[in-house]
Amino acid sequence: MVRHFAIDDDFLEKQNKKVVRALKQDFSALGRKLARRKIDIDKIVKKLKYFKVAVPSWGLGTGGTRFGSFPLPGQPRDVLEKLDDTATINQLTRATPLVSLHIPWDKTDDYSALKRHAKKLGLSFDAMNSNTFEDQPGQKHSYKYGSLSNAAKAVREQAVAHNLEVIDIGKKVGSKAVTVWIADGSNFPGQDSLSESFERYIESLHQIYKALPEDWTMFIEYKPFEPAFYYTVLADWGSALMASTEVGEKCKVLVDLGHHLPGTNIEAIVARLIKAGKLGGFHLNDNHYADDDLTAASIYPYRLFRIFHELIIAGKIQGRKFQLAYMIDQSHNLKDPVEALIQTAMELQNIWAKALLLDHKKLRSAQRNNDVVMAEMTLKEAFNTDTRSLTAMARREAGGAIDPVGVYRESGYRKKIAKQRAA
Ligand code: AFD
Ligand code: MN
Ligand code: MN
Repeated sequence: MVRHFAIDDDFLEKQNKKVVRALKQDFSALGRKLARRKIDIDKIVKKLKYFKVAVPSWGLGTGGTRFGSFPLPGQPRDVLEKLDDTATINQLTRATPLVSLHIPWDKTDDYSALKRHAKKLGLSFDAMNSNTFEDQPGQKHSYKYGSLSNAAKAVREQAVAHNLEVIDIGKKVGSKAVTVWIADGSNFPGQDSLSESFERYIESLHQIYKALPEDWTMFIEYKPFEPAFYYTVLADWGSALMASTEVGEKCKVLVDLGHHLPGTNIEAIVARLIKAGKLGGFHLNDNHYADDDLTAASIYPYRLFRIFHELIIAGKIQGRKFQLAYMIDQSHNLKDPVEALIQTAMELQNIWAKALLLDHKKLRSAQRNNDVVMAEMTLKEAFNTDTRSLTAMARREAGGAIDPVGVYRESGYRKKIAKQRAA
C-alpha cells in the first residue's frame, strides 16, 4: 500500500537512530524481567500491533464545544487537512489508521475525493457521528427542546432524516458504523415526560435502524448530564442497554469514559455490557469532574487499565468475535491537538500493553482461594510494569517513532502547516 506521510521517512529514521541503542538496552532489560514472569516480550509486541484506535475529526482543532476556543496556527481548515493531521499521528504512533467523522462539520462536495485522499494516507473511516445537538443555519426545526426524543413529530423526523444522511455519507466513504449521541433531556422537573421522551427516542432509533446497512453497527452513547441538567433521555448504561436491546442486534452501547458520575465503577459496567453482548465500543479520554475530554490516562491510568483488563478477559473467552470500536473523544484548548492525540495514542498503547502482561492463571487461583492480597498484587504487578520500551519497540517495528512527540517537534510539522494553511 502506498502511503504518503508528511514527515520524511529518512528524517524519522535518523531521529530513531539517535535513541535506538538506549531503547534496545531498556527493551532487553524488560525482556529479561518478563521472562522471569514467564512472559515472552516478543509475543506482547506482536499483540500490541493489533491495537488500533480512531481519531475524532473534531479533536484536531483546538477547543471543544464548550466556551471560547484559542486557535492554534495551522488548524485544519477542512476535512482533508484533518486527515493529513491524523496521518501524521498515525505515522508516528502506528496506532491511529482510522478517523471518525462528524456530520455536518465534515461535509464536503466530493466524497470519492475524500475516500481517495484517505487511502493515499493509509487511513480508513471508523464510525460516523451525527449531530442533532445544535441547530445548523437554515434548518427548518430547532433542536432547542430535543431532537430524536422531541415532543413534536416534525422535529423527530428531521433528526431521523439527518441520521439517515449521515449513514449515506458513511456508505460513500466506506464507514461501517454510526454513533448517535443526543443532548436531549430537560432542565426542570415537569418540563417533559420521563417515560414518553424515552419511548419517542427509541421509536426514532427504530427508524434509523431500518436504514442501517446489513454490515453496519449502530452505537448509542449515553451521558449522565450536560447540556440537560435535571434529566437526560439516555443518561446511563441501563437505559442504553434497554434501548439497544429493543432496537435490535446491531444496535450496541458505546461507553465514553467521561460520561459517568464521579466514582462510578466503569469496568463493572463494561463487564455487564459484555455479558449482555451489547458492548459496542469506546470513546477513550479521561476526566476529573465529568465530560472533560482530557488526554487518556492523564488522571486515572489505573481505571483505564482495569477497563482494558475486562476487555482482554472477554477476548480470551470469545476469541475473534469479540470486536469493539475504539475511538478517541477528546478536544483540547491548551495543547497542540496533534501532540495531545499522540500522547493519548501512546498512553493507550502503554495501558493496553500493561493489561496484556497480566498473569491470568495467577489471578484466577488467587480469586478462587479468596487471596485478596495476591489477587490485587497480580493486577498491580502488571500495571506497575514500565512498558514504555515495549511500546516504543512495537512502534518502531511498525515503522513509527520511538519518541513520537520528540520527532513531531523536531520535524517542524506545526510550523510548516501553519504556513501552508495560513491562507
Ligand atoms: C459531546 C458528547 C459526546 C459526543 C461528542 C461528539 O459529550 O461525547 O461523542 O460530543 O459528538 O462532547
Ligand atoms: Mn463521546
Ligand atoms: Mn462527551
